[in-house]
Amino acid sequence: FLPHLVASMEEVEETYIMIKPDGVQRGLVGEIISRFEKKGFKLTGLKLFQCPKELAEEHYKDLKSKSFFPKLIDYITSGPVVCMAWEGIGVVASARKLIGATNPLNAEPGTIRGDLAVQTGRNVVHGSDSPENGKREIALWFKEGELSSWTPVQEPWLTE
Ligand code: IDP
Ligand code: MG
Repeated sequence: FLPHLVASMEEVEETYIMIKPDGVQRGLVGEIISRFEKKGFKLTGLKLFQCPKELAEEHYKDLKSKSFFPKLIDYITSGPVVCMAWEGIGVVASARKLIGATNPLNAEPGTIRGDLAVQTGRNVVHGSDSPENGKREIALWFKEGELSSWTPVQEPWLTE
């Protein structure tokens, strides 16, 4: 029994989730949002947004050296995206599980990419890969005043 591991799994975290332009164009916005809502996470930020090139480059700066980087920036800026901040216990890793593997053909059925996409270059959704990046990305995509702190009525029925 490793109480410190259990404790870290119970940590309230924030993650940045983004429906990419293909998800918006394909009419998957409601479907994708509802998966995070039904799981029990709390939406704290939401907007439709046309991403400028500079922001896309900053968001994906760790991938700058990759051959697909220019195409990735074209893709992310090709139409509006839906920017979201979600909060909850273990939300970062859990959201990555709900999203599924980067290549949708490797993503398990039941995941967003596993159910709704076929190619890495059109994988419909982004999710932060660590709590630190969750905070960094929310600060990058949202301005002060665009986030709401609130208490869902379901909270006592969702967590003890
Ligand atoms: P992730 O979105 O699952 O965290 P990352 O490796 O961080 O995957 O890559 C970020 C995004 O870059 C991917 O979601 C995908 O849109 C794009 N990408 C990654 N690898 C490739 C590739 O080999 N070809 C085209 N696009 C890619
Ligand atoms: Mg990533």
